[in-house]
Amino acid sequence: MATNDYPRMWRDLGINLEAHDGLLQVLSQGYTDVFLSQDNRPKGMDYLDFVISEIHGLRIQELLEAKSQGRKIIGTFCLYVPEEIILAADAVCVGLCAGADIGSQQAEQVLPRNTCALIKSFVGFKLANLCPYLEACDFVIGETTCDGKTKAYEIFNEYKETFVLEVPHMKSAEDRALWRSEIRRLVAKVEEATGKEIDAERLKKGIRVINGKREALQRLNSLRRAHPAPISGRDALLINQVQFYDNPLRFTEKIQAVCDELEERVEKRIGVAPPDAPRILVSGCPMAAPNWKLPFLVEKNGAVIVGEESCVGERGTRNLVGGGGETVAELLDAIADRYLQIDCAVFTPNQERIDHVLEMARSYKADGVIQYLIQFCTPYGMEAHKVERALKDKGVPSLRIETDYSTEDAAQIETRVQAFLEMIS
Ligand code: BJ8
Repeated sequence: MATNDYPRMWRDLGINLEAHDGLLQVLSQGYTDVFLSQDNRPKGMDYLDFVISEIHGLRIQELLEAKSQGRKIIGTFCLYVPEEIILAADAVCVGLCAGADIGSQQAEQVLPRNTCALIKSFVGFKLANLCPYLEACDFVIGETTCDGKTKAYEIFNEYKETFVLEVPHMKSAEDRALWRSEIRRLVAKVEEATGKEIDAERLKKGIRVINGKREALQRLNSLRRAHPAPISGRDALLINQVQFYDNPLRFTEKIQAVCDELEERVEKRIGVAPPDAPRILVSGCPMAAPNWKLPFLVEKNGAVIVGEESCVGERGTRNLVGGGGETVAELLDAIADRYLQIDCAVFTPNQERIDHVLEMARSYKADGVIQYLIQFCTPYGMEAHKVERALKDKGVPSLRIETDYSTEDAAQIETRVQAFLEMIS
């Protein structure tokens, strides 16, 4: 394929070109408004700007090249799917985004209307033939997290092969045993699909690469604890979003370079916002690309988001695979244990998450917490009360924002955010 012959590449993937053009236009306008309008961005964000400008171009081309060399492309929708295992089989892992409502009309033909926007988004992307990442995938891995996703994968499987991992909802010894056996079932599936045997050396390499990526993101997060904050919440969120589909080694190198720059800013006390800008922690549902509505509204009104207690944020990056295992069994158990530490609201009880929100509010010196809830998300919606109460007990003001991916409620959200910022300033 000739370089940059993207329309042909998309057509060959079965993309609906007309609708896709519309999507790219909305994306490009949104990116200009939300990101390029910012002052004082770190120079290293040029790389992220480039990645977004090529979001459905160069990276898709890379995936198709990998495919032509016999490598499999495997899509995921959740933090519980270990990238290390996919890498160990020399396959490419793509975290599929689900942050736009462009295909939700089609999704509502097969899903109840009161389904969360994230689920509608990934089903809609498929039904509307809009996502070249999804079309490039050989198969996707789903998980039994919330009920909505669990049941949606049954429908999704009719359109794209979906292998579903059973995620337990408690963390007892029996649950751990179940989860460890599920990880082995995943290994068997990935080995069968790729024709590659996952041995200890390959697993160690996969672990090294993904630990390296998470260490870079941990470094970014620790720099955001500085006062004044050296990078905007929007740019940090973008970095966290891009990590799901970029080449992990290249991404790690680029983010370490952004961190070098931020370190210099911190030393010189250069902030991205004035030192008295309210510092906000966002907590709750994941913000998949291109879902940038809330961070934009918060920062446009003079605050700076310093951290995300989210799967597209610290929930996904704070734990590394450890254990120093040598055999395949030891390494797989270490991977399983690392993933079972994730404190998604689908678990019960889930005190770890409440503790983590409090710890982040303290260590990031947040003046307030905004709970971000996707409408119809029962797990995070249910947990919101406990989070709010725990924050109140510690004297940390909080605000709940429940929304979807449309822009219809933007003005209303902005008014509530403004009132909250005024109260905490
Ligand atoms: S580990 S948060 S990525 S499940 S917003 S679909 S929970 S109804 S996305 Fe998630 Fe994995 Fe948990 Fe993270 Fe359901 Fe809620 Fe929708 Fe959600």
